[in-house]
This record gives sequence, C-alpha cells and structure tokens, in this order.
Amino acid sequence: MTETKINSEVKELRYAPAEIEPKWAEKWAADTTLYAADPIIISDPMDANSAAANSADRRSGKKKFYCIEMLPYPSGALHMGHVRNYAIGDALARYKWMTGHNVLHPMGWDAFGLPAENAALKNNKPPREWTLANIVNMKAQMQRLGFSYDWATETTTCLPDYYRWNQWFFLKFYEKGLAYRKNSKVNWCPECATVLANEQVVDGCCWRHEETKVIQKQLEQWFLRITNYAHELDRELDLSMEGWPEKVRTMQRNWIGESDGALVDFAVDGHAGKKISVFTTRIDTIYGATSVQLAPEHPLVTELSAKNFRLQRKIARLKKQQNRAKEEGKFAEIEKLGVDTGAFAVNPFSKEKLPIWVANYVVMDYGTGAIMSVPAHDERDYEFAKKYDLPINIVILPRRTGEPPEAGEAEEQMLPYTHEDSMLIHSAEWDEMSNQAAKEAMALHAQKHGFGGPKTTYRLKDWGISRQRYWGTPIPMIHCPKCGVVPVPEKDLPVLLPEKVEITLAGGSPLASVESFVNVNCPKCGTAAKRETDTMDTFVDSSWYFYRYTDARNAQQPFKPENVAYWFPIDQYIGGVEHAILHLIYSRFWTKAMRDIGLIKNDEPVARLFTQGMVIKDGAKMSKNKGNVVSPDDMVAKFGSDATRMYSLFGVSPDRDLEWQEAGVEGIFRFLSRVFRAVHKHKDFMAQASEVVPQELSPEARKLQRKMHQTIAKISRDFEGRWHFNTSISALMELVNELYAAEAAIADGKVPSALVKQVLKNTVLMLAVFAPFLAAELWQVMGETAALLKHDWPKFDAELAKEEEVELAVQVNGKVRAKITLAADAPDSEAQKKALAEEKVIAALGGKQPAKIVVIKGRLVNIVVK
Ligand code: ANZ
Ligand code: ZN
Ligand code: ZN
Repeated sequence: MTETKINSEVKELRYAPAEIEPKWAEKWAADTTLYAADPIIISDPMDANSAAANSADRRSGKKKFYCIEMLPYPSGALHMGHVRNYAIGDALARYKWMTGHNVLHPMGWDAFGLPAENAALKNNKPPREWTLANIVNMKAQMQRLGFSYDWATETTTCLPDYYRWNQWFFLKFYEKGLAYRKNSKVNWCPECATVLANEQVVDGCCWRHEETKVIQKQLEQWFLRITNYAHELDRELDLSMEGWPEKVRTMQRNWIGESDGALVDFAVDGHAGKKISVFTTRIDTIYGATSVQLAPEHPLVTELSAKNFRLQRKIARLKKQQNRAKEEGKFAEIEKLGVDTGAFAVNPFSKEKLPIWVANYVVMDYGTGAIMSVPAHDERDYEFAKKYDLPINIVILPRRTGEPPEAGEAEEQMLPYTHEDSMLIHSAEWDEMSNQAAKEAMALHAQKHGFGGPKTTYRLKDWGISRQRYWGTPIPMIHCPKCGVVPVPEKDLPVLLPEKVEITLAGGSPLASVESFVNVNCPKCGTAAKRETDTMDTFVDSSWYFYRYTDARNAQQPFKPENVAYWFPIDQYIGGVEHAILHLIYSRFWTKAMRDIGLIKNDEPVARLFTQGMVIKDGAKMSKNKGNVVSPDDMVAKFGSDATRMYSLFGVSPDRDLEWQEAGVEGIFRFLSRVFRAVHKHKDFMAQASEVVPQELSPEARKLQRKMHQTIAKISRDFEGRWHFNTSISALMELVNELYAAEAAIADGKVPSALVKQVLKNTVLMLAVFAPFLAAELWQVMGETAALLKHDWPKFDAELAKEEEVELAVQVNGKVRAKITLAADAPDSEAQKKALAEEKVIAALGGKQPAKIVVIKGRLVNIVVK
C-alpha cells in the first residue's frame, strides 16, 4: 500500500494483498478439480430425460445449482461493469457451494463480432489472432480476481468446435421450416456495413452506433422463424417466469406486442375480385367506419393510382414522410396526412361504400397494412377526420350502459369515445350488445360468411440473421445454378471460416472475395456452385452457449441431452438489462426450437434472472469516450482483488447503479486489514482454544456471541432473499467492530478463547464469499487445511441471536417523552406499565386518563390522550 519501509516485526501484521493474492490465484488456476461440479452419474440411462432426473438429485445427493453470469465479448480487457457482474455471481456460487449444493459455474467468450474486424482493419491483425490474444488476457484477469469458474467448461464461440453446432442447428431449423430465405426490406447500418435485426435498431439508430441512422435496403436474407413462437414467448412471461424482473418481462411483452383482434375484408367497388383486408382490434365499431386507409406501400395503391400522376406524386410524398419519420425514430409523432384515392370500399357489415384513402400513419409491416377508420372511437382517426372533414358516426353509446345523459350534455363533446365499457348503437342487429360480446360475435360472423375472422397479430418480426461481415459463423448453404439453394450435408460440417481474408467495409460480404471458399460443387448434382457468403448474427452464438457449458468438449453432439436435463433450467442468470430484448428473447426462442427438434425437454432456459445496475463515475456511465473509465487492473494493483470486488458489492445494492468512489475501495481495504490483524493477533490464542463455547458467559462475551449469530442470520437471509450484499458487508464490519470493542475484555480473560476462535472462524467463512483470497489466507493462518470453498456455511442459533433487552420510545400524542428498556420477550402489558410509570410521561399526561395505548414490539409505546 504505502511506500514507507517498515520493519519486519510490524510487517508481519500488515495486510498486503500483493503478497497474498497472486500466490492463491496461481494455486487455484492449477487445480482443475477445485471449481468442478460433481460428475453426473446416470444410474438408469433410459431415465435420463425424465422429470425426476431433472429435479431430484440422485447423483451426488446434493441439490444442483446452475449459476451463470453473461459471457463477455473479448474486447481486450475487463471493465468495472464486468467485475461487478462477476462479483455478484461469484459470491452467490460460493455461498451455494458452502451450503452444500452441486454448483456449475462456467465462463466463456462471445468471441465473434464486429470489433474484431474493425481492430483488424486498424492494426492489421487477423481477427482470430486479435480475439484469442484478448481472451488470454481477460482470462488471466479473471483468475487474478479470483472468480470461481470451472475452466474445463470454457466455451469460445469463434472456434470451429463451437460454431459447427450453430451450422448444425441452422440445418435442423431449415429442415423444420424454421430457417428460410426471403427478399425483403431490411435495416442497414452504413457504419457496420451490414444488415441489423429489428432488435438491433434503437430509436432509428444502430445499437452499436448511437449516432448512425439505420437505412432500409432491399436484400435477400436468411431469417429464423421466431414468430412461430410469438404466442408462447408471450404466454410464458406470465405463466412460468416469476423469477424474472418485472421490468424485463414488460419489455419483452411490449416487444412481442401480442394483439387480439379481427381481420375484415372490404370489397373494392368497381374492381372485381379485389379486396382490402384490414386488421382491427375494434370490430365492434365497424358500423362507425367512415373510410378505409391504406399504407403508402400497400400493393393495391399502384392500381388505384394508375394513370393519375397527381395522386401518385402525393402518395410518393406520404411514403417519404413516413420513411423519414421512421428513420428519425419519430414515427409516433408523425403529422397525420393522407389523400383520397377516389375509389370506394364496401363495408361487408353495413354494405356502405367508404372512400379509400392513403395515409402516412398506416404502416405496411403491421397487421395487413390497411385499416378501417372509425373517427368517433379512435383518437387518431378522430384527428384525421376533423382535418379532412370526414364523417364521424357514433356507434358506441358514449357513456356507461344505463346512465342517463346529463342535462345539456352533447354526445359530440365526449368524442372520441374510446372506452369499451358500454354498448353498440346504430349497428343493425348488433345494437345493444356489449362491446366485448359484439367483438366476439362479429368476428365469428365475418368468419362464417367468409370475409374475415378472429386474428391475433404480433409486433415481433422474424429474426434476420444474415450479416455481410467476415467474423462470424458461415451460413452452411450452397447456391447451385441447377438446384437452387442446397444445404451443406451434415457430414461436411463445419464449413470453416477461411483464415486469410482481406477485410474491407465496401462491397458486401468479405467472404465473397475468397475464391477457395466460395467455389464449391453442388452436393446434390455436382455442378459448380457458390457458397453462401453471409455469416450469422453473433446473437446466434449466445442463444445456446449455456447449453454447451454442460458438455463443452463434446465432439459428436452440441451437448448430451442428459446433461441438459440435469442442469436446466439455469437457477440463476446474472447480467445487464441491455440484453432484455436481444439475447434474452433470442435464447428463449432457441430453447423452444431445440425442444421442438427433440433435443431437450425444458420450455425455458432461465428460472431466475437478475439484472445488475451499471457502474458509473462522476454521474455518467464509464466509457472511453467520456474518459471516466476506472481500470480494474489499477484498482487491483492499488488495493487488491478482494477489496476491488468487495467494494463493487458494498457501494450499493446490486440492482442499483454504483457510483465508483476510490475512497470506498480504500475503506474496504482498511476493513480487510482489520480482519487480517485480528486473526494474526489471536493466532496463538486460538491455537490453544477448545471448540466448545461455555454456557455461562460474561455480559461482554454474551454481547459478542449475540452479534455473531445475528450477523450469520442476516447474511444468510440476504443470500436467500434480496441480495442486499451492501448491508451484508456492513453487518460483517459491525461484527468485526464488536470484536475490537471486546479487546479489553478478552485481555482480561472475560471472553473465552473458544468464543474468540468461533467468531474469527465464522468471520473468515463469511468473508470467503466476498473476499476469497484473504479468507483463504487467514483460514490457513488459523491452522485449517481443508479447502474453504466446500466448508459448511456457518449456522446461527436463533435463540442466541435474540436481543435480550430492547429499548422502546414512549410517545404521548406523537411526541417522544421517554425511553424504556425491558426484556426482549416482555409482554405488551409490561411495556405499558413501565411506560406509564415514567416521570416525564406522567407529567405529559397531566392527570388525564390515556384514551388509547398501542405497543409496537421492540420499538414504541404510543399513548393517546384527549
Ligand atoms: C379500427 C379501430 C377502431 C381501431 C377503433 C382502433 C380503435 P394494436 O392494439 O396496436 O394492435 N392499425 C392496424 N393496422 C395498422 C397499421 N398497419 N398501421 C397503423 N395502424 C394500424 O392496434 C390495432 C389498431 O391499430 C387497429 O384497430 C387499427 O385501428 C390500427 F375505435 O381498427 B383499429
Ligand atoms: Zn452500426
Ligand atoms: Zn445442384
């Protein structure tokens, strides 16, 4: 810590992490069994997939606990956000080990992706070399920080032994119709020079380039049919995912955007056989429709505007406005404009002819790209009708059923009436039906007569996974001039990513310029053919990596199903909320798709999810741009790994943002020094101590004992409950303070050595989950030889943890008048008696009889006088 030279005698009592931590880190790195989970022994292989095999623990007699922190992108070095994320998971994994669980705690690398290519462009280093060197560095950092990963499970997604299974899954999905190719409009980031999925577009900009507007391009792309699972993805959020934060579930629900409604076909007047299908959530208002509105890109628009150049020009303008609003991420606020085509559509319910308009607020990629406009009962339609003077027909009684109108109240004043709590009017045979009943009945009516029916739509779109970049998994497909698209036969996997590739940002996929890669004979007919040159979105890699961890070296399969049956679902997943709708929806989809190809049984990957807060500095997220990055390496060099990790848990509860303060790390360092000194000081004293703490204790000893049991109780509860590790660590500090406060009593022989030993042992055992290096060192100093990791977590005695005496405030009419002390388990009547006997209370009552006395156990006696 300090540069001052100290003599060797003092030095013995000086906490120097640099002398402790590297020694243990090396030892742990060399021990491959230390963090390994118990082997899975299948007694009855036929039973491998049964629910019993999953839930019961017939293997090691322990309960399994699968604990994962989201794997990092190997950018070169860990940042503080990583350290915090891993410190949370590591504390939990260690706690679970110490409470007798069979723990799987793996780590891997999300190693494909753009930064490697960009670095390659900049430093002229092949992406593979750059990535693997970064991994070496970051792994060393993790080991130096003492994270308890079983490195035998290490999974690196850019290596062929992993990505071959991406290709294998792709082929399976293709067989199942879950992977397909289509020409469509896609999001394109000019900066990334590649297509992006919808999930990767944030407010019209690239998720990696917050300033770069995403543009639309028409391209042939590969998609995964995530929409097949839209309903299940939505339903499970409510059904089986109570272990997820509500905010993440809400984000997913909104992203999926399930909407129940109906389709209704309107015939186009004078265009025989043509119809406009609209999607509506309010079919009950259909008698109030006064126009039909098409998206500017609706296929019928060309026909309706044929030869009318003025109309075509106006429509082109609407299209432009819409695109601009979308690109600027301001579509919700678009000024609603439209144009009348002069054509008419026939309302299949009322047979009325309604004008067909084209409007800039109707989009082609939702529902059917056409709507019926009901100004009386929809805000947007109302605004539009007012602007263009379209009729407004009320068909829902604008008040709750049965309520008489108030005098002088005009129904028009209540428009638009968007509530669904009354009944239909001016709607022929549907009059007087409730909204809800009419919705159902009218949708079925449409179905029965062949002009529509009930329909659920989703905001979620299929996942576009083609990327025009190099550093990713090659899509295992071949384009044959004779046979068309032909899958690479399974036996030819992996399709290896070529090593020597010229990376440029221009001209599409870099792989297209590698002739030895592109040119191939068609596996079906032998004709000279070309390989697909797009690679997969890197979110494919992270969609199933946690399955691979359970069987990371399997060369025959992505994983053994029985391993997954045992370990899944993940008991605790910990990571950043920024993945709420990217990784965390994709990996749920992947799980369901794997289930449907018969590989696994679980419906969901993650039972419990925790999203930690960010690490900020000077009020802003740490980032290179802002120059406010605190490097973990610097902190470790200055204060040690233990203090760095422990501070990341101590500053604030893990769900909140942590403002990094070096003084705080220093504070933890001082606390660890105190523990260090206490153990060293009592080392010899402890060596002679018995294991049995006597029953009869001095008040000083009893106080220390009580504090110890309270601390164990509190920290155990924190782990089982809300993870407020900041208060856990405070409790541990209080316990150590109590020990220091008892020093005089210890010196006087008033505290038995057995108790001192028990307190110090338990302190070190609890410290082990937050500061593993120091704990290991002190454990050894205390003469213990067995590994701390699997030592039993200390137990508390609820009786001994109980406060013997408590202090209660006595209030008279809300004002504190006195304080009384009594036995913690004293009855309320005794508290009352004692309170009323207090002189100050008697004075405050002034001779009056109390009207009411309320006792709040352990805290307060409240006396009310009138
Ligand atoms: C008639 C109607 C009457 C509607 C009424 C609403 C209220 P959600 O809940 O988001 O699914 N709509 C449908 N497709 C559209 C598109 N491509 N572009 C713009 N708007 C579209 O919203 C469904 C409602 O949004 C549909 O129900 C439709 O308007 C509109 F009193 O139909 B409604
Ligand atoms: Zn970008
Ligand atoms: Zn062929």
